[in-house]
Amino acid sequence: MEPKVLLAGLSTDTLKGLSSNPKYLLSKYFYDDAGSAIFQDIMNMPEYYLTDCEHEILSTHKEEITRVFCHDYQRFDLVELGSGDGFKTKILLKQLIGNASNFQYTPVDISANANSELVKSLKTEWPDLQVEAKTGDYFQKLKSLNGHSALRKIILFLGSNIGNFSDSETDEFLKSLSSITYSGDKVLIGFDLKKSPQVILEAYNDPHGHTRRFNLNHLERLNRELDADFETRHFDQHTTYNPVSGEVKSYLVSKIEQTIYVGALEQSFHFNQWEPVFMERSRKYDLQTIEKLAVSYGFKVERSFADSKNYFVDSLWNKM
Ligand code: AVI
Repeated sequence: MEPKVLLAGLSTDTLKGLSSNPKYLLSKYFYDDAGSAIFQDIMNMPEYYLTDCEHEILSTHKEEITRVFCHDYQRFDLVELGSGDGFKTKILLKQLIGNASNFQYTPVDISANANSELVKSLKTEWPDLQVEAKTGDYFQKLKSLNGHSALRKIILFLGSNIGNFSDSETDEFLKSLSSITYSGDKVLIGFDLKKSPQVILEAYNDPHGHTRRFNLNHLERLNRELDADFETRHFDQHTTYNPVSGEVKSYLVSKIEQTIYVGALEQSFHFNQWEPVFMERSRKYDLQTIEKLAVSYGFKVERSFADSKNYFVDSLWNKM
């Protein structure tokens, strides 16, 4: 996607979100270059268990997972949505290459920078690997993958990115996934599981201040790209976890009554003192819900690969 298109999306979505009651901003805009770097700091925190758990799953089960991918020895198309730096995916790529599997890899990411870095490092490590990166939002790119190739598709959606979707986004995403896959295609989705609320809150409730920086960077991004005049010291970050819905919710709360001007929108937005802006949801699942989701969209859970603590699963779905 061209940067101009992304910028148009950012301004339309910001206008919509800040005009709503309650106010919200979309979490997909966390990931500009600065935000992606802060997310790396989050992933490196010992309390942010998600990355380590998924790394353990892929390292432990790489033989079995890749055997399922190439069960009929035919060439296949490995598509990854939200590939980022490819750190975890490289475990599977290494195994596939070691098995002399016949595949092409299509990483899709919203960050052009992350994509070009990933392609560079893959080309250095495996010069013969066929890679064609695509930059853009999963939803648009997913639709464009229909008819992308006649090969059998294996789609990776790791890291619990699905947890950041609202119910309607999950529905739209899984409908698209269902519409571009055919019988025998596979999907490997990372789901963070419900667990001790204490463990979850420690991962998101900011022992090192990175989650606060991550949220405030969204406002700084609006200052940089939409000529807004947010002063981040006037906002506090607040996180909640609801063990019934499984949702972690993150907010920025205005500490004072204030009016923010967004130059690119030629519009002001009023904030009452203690008014929240909803920034992000990170949903946690249970295995029954995952099973139901798969079936509702025409898939069957073939295997669930969990880590040793049962904190996280990579769920392998087969298209019926
Ligand atoms: C990218 N995503 C799966 C992260 C999560 O855990 O929901 C984003 C994140 N937000 C705060 N910490 C991490």
